[in-house]
Amino acid sequence: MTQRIVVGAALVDDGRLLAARRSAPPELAGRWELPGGKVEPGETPEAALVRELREELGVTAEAGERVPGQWPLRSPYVLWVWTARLRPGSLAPAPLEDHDALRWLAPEEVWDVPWLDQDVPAVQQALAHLGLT
Ligand code: 9L3
Ligand code: MG
Repeated sequence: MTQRIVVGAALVDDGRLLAARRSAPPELAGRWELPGGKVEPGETPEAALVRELREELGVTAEAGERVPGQWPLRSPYVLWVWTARLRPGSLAPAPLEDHDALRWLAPEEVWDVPWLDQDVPAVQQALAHLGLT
């Protein structure tokens, strides 16, 4: 089957990385992720990232650079990660439907939360790409 892309945002503000705690589905609830979701047919990954951050967190964000690499999720999905920033004047991110907590993590706090297994290498690579390690 063709690979389907899930985009995750390494959203950074003031040297801190945003982590979002999933509230669904039950098998993922309570674990932390880079917020994002599935790229729709005909949509660019960057557009999907901006859309997902608006839908999931109520913010206006801009995609930065792709973090090199891809991380397998449940087939046929793979996780691709972009750096992202909030647009000036954007509201503060808030958990809406898919999450029940958010944290801005300083580099020394990044491993204090139980990330989804698949997000661990993606977060490592994103931090290295951002120069936050
Ligand atoms: N997923 C894993 N890590 C992430 C994201 C955004 C998503 N950082 C996984 C969880 C779901 C699938 O990808 O199984 C689709 O994500 P969503 O559309 O439920 O957010
Ligand atoms: Mg999502």
